[in-house]
Amino acid sequence: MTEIFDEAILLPALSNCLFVKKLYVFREIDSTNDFLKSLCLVHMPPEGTFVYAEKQTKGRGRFSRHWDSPEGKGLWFSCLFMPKTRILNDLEWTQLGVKACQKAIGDLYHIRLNIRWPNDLFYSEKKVGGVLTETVRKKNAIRRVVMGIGINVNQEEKDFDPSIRDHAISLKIALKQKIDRLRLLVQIVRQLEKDYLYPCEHPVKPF
Ligand code: BT5
Repeated sequence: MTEIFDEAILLPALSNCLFVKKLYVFREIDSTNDFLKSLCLVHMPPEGTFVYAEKQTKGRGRFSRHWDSPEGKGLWFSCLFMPKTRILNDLEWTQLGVKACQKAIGDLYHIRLNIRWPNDLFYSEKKVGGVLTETVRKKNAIRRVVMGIGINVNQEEKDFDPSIRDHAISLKIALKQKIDRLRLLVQIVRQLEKDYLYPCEHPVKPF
């Protein structure tokens, strides 16, 4: 049976992650990036606002490409950065995200995913995940960076849209075992937190 996370599950799991200040959880949404971006235009969500969805109906990649996000099979979430002192360009933000995912997955499962510049995670020539970083600019406001992360976790081959079946892969297929999505989510968020808050220990280097 597919497990579905709600706030009651996610909030305690992420309670030790200092960076997480606010959490929105959806069973289904168009796109977590779009939701967070519109939130930024209307309200003042704090840095560390996270938006998590079990399914996206209009998940997006770069250049508005479709991102396949079936229910309960992956990790589809976005988080908000409001950098006051950390000056990174758009590509460096993307690197921060993609490297945090690579390290978190490597630490938990001892596999080395390849980063395909600038935003893709690959395993054996197939795509496991991707990062979509977007900037929200509001007049006279601090720059806000919305980082969307999509990781294929427990899909079987049949769960992928036929159009991407030949070049997409999940961690479950790669590792031949069902993956604990909650543990993985916490590991990725912790890694992001470290890499963002303590850049001296985790500098963003060119690929
Ligand atoms: C990406 O774009 O790889 C960035 C994906 C970011 C998705 C996250 S999920 C949470 C947040 N909310 C959003 O709406 N988006 C973010 P790009 O490099 O442009 O890759 C897109 C291409 O990857 C598509 O054109 C397909 O060929 C392929 N693709 C789509 N879905 C896939 C999937 N689930 N796994 C592997 N490949 C996929």
